[in-house]
Amino acid sequence: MGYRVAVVGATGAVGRELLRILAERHFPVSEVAALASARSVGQEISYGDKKVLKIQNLETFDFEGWDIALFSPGASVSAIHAPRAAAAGCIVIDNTSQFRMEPDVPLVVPEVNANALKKMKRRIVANPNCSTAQMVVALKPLHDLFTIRRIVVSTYQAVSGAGKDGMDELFAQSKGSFVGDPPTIAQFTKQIAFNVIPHIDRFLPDGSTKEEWKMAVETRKILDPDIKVAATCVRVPVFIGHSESINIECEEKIDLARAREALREAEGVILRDERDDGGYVTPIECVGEDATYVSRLRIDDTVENGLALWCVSDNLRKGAALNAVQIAEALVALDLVRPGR
Ligand code: 11C
Repeated sequence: MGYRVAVVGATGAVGRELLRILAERHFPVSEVAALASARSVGQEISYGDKKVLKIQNLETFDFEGWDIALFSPGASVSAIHAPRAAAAGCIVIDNTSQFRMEPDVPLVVPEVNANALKKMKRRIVANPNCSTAQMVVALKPLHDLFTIRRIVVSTYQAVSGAGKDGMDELFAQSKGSFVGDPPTIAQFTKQIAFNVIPHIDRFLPDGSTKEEWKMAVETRKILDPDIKVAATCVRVPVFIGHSESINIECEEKIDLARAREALREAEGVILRDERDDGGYVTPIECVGEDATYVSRLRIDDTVENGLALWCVSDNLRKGAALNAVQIAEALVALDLVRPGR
């Protein structure tokens, strides 16, 4: 017995990854629908290696009788169509920022807070921002041991966080620089090739950006409402894989050996920390992988009970599509979704 699963925003970078991961993890489907805007209708898209799906029109799609909808369009599209799908009886797992901070919508990273799914009230579950997801996976085992009170994080975020158009822009600017074409700037505020840009999402009145705000409020909702977070989010000329330099201040005294042991055993984490040339993970090595990699673990003795680390993950997978499919798997495991209800 399988589930009828709709993938919304199927032509985007995350939508394609959703289809790939559903097939790869053998999620028990009886039928899959790939949905997008009217202009993509009729296009063909792969579901695994053997099946090709025809894109259907989200605007006119009837969600009645569908069990799960994995949404990854823009937030404004989710705002309209996610409640419509939920009203038709379908459970929505939404990748956008639209519902994340609504109190009656669980915001879930299964390795950290799968039980929050039991509080689902509106048939909508939110998937966090990619930079939050990998950070809470890496920090959960450390929080369990030492009780984190403050996080200072700087991100190095890949252009795929801005979608396929962001990737195309990095490619075009890089290629253009070798053939003498002037850079076309559209997706980012400045040239991204051979540059870094300390700005992701829009500016807020206090001078921070919405991406930085998301890292703070989402971490508190998922991990612990008492944790303070100071984030600086930076776009870098990497296609896939977000990196983060993280410093934490904890309540308990840090025992580095216990920290290493906990990270080694933690679900979803791979510790690679050889303290030697190349003995750490860089974004290019995490592409297509499911884990959140932790490296450069060391005591930060500039504060009491401080620890510093480096963490890297595939932003399209753990940061988006994989986490969404893991939420669907957790819903099944907790018996919160049944085929055909
Ligand atoms: C980026 N983190 O790298 C963003 C993409 O709130 O889901 C995901 C935005 C979000 O640009």
